[in-house]
Amino acid sequence: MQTQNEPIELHYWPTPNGWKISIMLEELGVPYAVHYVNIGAGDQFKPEFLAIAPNNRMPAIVDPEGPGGPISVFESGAILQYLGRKFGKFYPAEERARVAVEEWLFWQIGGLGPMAGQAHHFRNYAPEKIAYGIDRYTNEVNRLYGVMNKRLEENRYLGGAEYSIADMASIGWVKPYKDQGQDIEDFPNLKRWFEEVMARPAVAKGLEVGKAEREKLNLAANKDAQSVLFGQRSRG
Ligand SMILES: N[C@@H](CCC(=O)N[C@@H](CS)C(=O)NCC(=O)O)C(=O)O
Repeated sequence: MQTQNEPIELHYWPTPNGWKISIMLEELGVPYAVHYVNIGAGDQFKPEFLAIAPNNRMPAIVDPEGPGGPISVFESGAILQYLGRKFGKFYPAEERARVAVEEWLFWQIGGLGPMAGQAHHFRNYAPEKIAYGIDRYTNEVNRLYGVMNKRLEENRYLGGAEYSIADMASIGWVKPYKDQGQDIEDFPNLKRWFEEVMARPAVAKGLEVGKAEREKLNLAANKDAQSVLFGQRSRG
């Protein structure tokens, strides 16, 4: 595997999107340095962060040993692909296997993540309980869990036979299944996958990164943090 001498800079907050990258870096076993982007305090709007992540969303990385010099990457899917290509792990080189991993990676990025995020919002954070929003996103997450459950009936992992960046992308979004109004017992293949992936030491370590900061922020009870995060409009 390609060596990494200088640590990869990880701009991170412990959430399902951030965990994807802490898990991948733990799986790879390469050196990395965590820079907390406290999204409840507005760190994502600092000019130095926006310079590498113009969408004011973490995660982002800076690899000091990028191709031809340092490189920054934002968007969790692009980061997983970059790291997978660079280190030749968890992202198969063979085209058919790669396409399958990409299908499930983009399925997570475009489907499971946004829909589960909305389910969290309407179920747990919205100041009013809006039944239509709660039902719409809870049902959609339920449908998506059914899709995963079916995929995992004949495949050990989302991308196929091998554990990959597709599994790393989804695991953090299935972890809070209760907050999405789901019962994992309804999805036996998904449950089998969930338990297997959660038992990986690197996944456990990745999920621990910044746990204390997350607890300190306590978004569910923190109105100031909620007002930073919810209702954002263009800043021009
Ligand atoms: N599509 C992005 C989504 C990242 C994302 O939504 N990050 C959230 C935390 S999970 C964030 O940084 N939020 C800051 C904000 O809303 O201002 C990715 O996959 O990297």
